[in-house]
Amino acid sequence: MAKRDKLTQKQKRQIQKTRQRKTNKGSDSQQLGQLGAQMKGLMVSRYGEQADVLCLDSSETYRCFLRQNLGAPVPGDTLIFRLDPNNIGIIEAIEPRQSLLQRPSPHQGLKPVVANIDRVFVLVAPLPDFSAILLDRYLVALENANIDIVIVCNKCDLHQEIKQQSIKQQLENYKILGYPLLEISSLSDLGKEQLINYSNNRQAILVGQSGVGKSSVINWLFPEQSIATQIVSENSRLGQHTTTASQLFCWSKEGPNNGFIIDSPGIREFGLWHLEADQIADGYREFKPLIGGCKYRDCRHTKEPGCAIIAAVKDGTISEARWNNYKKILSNNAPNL
Ligand SMILES: Nc1nc2c(ncn2[C@@H]2O[C@H](COP(=O)(O)OP(=O)(O)OP(=O)(O)O)[C@@H](O)[C@H]2O)c(=O)[nH]1
Ligand SMILES: [Mg+2]
Ligand SMILES: [Zn+2]
Repeated sequence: MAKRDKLTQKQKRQIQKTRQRKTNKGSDSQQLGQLGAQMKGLMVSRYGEQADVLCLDSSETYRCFLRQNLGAPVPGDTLIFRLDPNNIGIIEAIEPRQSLLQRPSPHQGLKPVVANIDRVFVLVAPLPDFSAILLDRYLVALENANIDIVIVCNKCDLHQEIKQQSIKQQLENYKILGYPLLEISSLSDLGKEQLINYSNNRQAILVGQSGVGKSSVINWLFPEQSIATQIVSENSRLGQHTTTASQLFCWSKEGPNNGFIIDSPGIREFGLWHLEADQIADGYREFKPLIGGCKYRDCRHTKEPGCAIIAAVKDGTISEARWNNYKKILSNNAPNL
C-alpha cells in the first residue's frame, strides 16, 4: 500500500509540474489582465474542475474554475477568487484551514472531504438497517480528527422497524458514552428545534450511510431547497447513492456568519486503513483512560493477558458489542494478524 502511495505522489507531482508549466504559458495568464479584483469566497460545492463559490462580500454565488496548481479545495474552504467579464470566477488560492476531514480512498490516498468543520452529525436510521460497526467506523475516524460529534437518529416515525432492530437500545449505549443523541423524523416533523439548536453557529456536516435521510433533513431544515432524495430499495433495503457531491447551506441569507451545514454523499464503507492500531483503540473513547493499565505496552486489547480493556469488558464496564466491533475493525485493517 505504501509503495503504491509513494508512486502516486510522485506521479502527482510530475503531473502538477507539467500543468504548472502549461498554466504559466497558457490562457490563465493571458486573461489575468481582464480579471476583476481579488475577493473572498466560501466553497459551496465542487463539480470536477468547477465549483460554486459564495462571495463573502456580496452574498452572490458564482460558478468558478479551479486554477490548475491550486490543490484540492473542498466545501467549507475559504477561497480567494476573481471574476472575469462574464462573471465566471477563477479560484486562485485556498486560505489556511482550521480543520480538515479526510477519508482514505483506495487509489488516491487520503482524500480531503470538507474543511473548517467544527461539528459532525452522524445520521443513523432504522431503515436502511442500522449498522453499529459502521457507526463505530465514523466515530473512530472523527475522534482521531478531534471533531465534535452528535449522533442523530432519523426516521423515528418507523416504530415497527425500531422495535424489530432494537436500534434504540444500541444507541442508548452511545449516549452513556457521552455522545449527544438526537431523535428526529424529517418526515413527521419531529425534533427539528433540537437539531437547529445543535446546528446554530456551527460549521457542521451531515454524514451517514446512503438512504438514512441526509438530503431529506436538509430539505426539511431549508424548505426553499429541493435537493434530490430517493426511496430506499425495497429488495436490498439499501440507499441508492442519490447525492453525488457535498453541498453547503448557510443558516443566514447573508452568508456563513451564523454557521452552515453540509449535505454529503452516503458511503458504503468507511475505510480506516490510514490509522494505526493504537489510533483505532484511541477512537474508542471508553478505552482511552484504561489503556495505560494494560500489562504490555504494545497490548492490542484483543486476547492479551493482563489487558485492562478485556477486564473491563468482563466486568461489564465496557460494552462487549463495542469491543467486538473494535476487534473486527482491527482485523480488517491488518488481515494478517
Ligand atoms: N419514514 C421516514 N422516511 C424518511 C425520513 N427522512 C427521509 N426519509 C426517506 O428516506 C429515503 C432516503 O432519503 P435521502 O434523503 O435521499 O437519503 P440520503 O441519506 O440523502 O441518501 P444518499 O444521498 O444516497 O446518501 C427517502 O425515501 C426519504 O423520503 C423520515 O424521517 N421518516
Ligand atoms: Mg442525499
Ligand atoms: Zn489491553
